[in-house]
Amino acid sequence: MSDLDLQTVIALLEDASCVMIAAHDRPDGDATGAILGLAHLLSARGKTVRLHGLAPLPNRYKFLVEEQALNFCLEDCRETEKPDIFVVLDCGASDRCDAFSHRDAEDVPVLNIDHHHSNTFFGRYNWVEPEASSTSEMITRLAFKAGWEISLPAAEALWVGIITDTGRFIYENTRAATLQVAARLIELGVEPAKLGSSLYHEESWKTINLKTRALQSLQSKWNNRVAWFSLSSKDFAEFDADPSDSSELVDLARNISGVLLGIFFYELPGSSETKVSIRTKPPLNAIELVQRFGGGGHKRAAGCSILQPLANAQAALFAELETLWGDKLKT
Ligand SMILES: [Mn+2]
Repeated sequence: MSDLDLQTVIALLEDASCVMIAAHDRPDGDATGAILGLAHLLSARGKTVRLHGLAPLPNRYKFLVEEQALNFCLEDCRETEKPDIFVVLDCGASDRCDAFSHRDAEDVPVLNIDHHHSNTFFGRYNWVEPEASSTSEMITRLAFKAGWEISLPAAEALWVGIITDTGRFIYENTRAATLQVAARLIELGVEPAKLGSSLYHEESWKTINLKTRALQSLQSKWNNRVAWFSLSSKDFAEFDADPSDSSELVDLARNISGVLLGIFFYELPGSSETKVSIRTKPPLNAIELVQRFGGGGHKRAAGCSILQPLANAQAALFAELETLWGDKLKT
């Protein structure tokens, strides 16, 4: 599905002296890992690297840059030098990347590197591999193919991207090739237990409070095949938290026995916009539902945004759900 081969991607990056890198808005583990991984790789090759849209880094991934002397800045630093290429990572459509919409120089070629089935090929160059587990897996393969040195910080960032997007190697996107790449990262010094502990055993009290509040709102219907919960902007304010403190909460709904569709609704603080995060089990394809609201993602994990307060957004989502999968889920 890609319109260029790996050698061309390598050449595009090698030929650039200043590279701007961004990913989808509200970066998850894969977006963060791919951005930081590529930034480390390219700055080690003497490139000026500018990140756009990663600051502030989500709390749960901050450990990746603590105690590190970075050769690139995490803050938005577009103004200083015009990039030769703009790499957009892990982003299925250009409207999911604020940095893309607000780039200053439209003539800078865009290199789109991604693994979403729904990718719209919005770049001048597009390297899209829907069969890859994660964008971080693609960046790791790119580095191996190019023969670039992979420092430990780069390897750790890429590892985090791979394990978060594969649900710690249990989702359907976990292939032999994924584990082969991961094995090579371990050979480079990655310690799975250390990173796993930082990722999964260091939940903040904000996250625990949000989780408790969300579970108090848990409901189900249609023989418990659909389960959902929600957080309002008031909930976030009460715990001085933001939506990045509630990432992956939706898994709790999906993980319930018999549930085929788990939904997490949350209001964006300070707006009347509701985000909807979806997890499915076979045979449901999450993309079919969120596409009706302009969203995207993967078969088992997808999301969309509804420009309505919580209650209205829920009503709108359930109306579409009834039309789309009512027959399948009620019987
Ligand atoms: Mn991804």
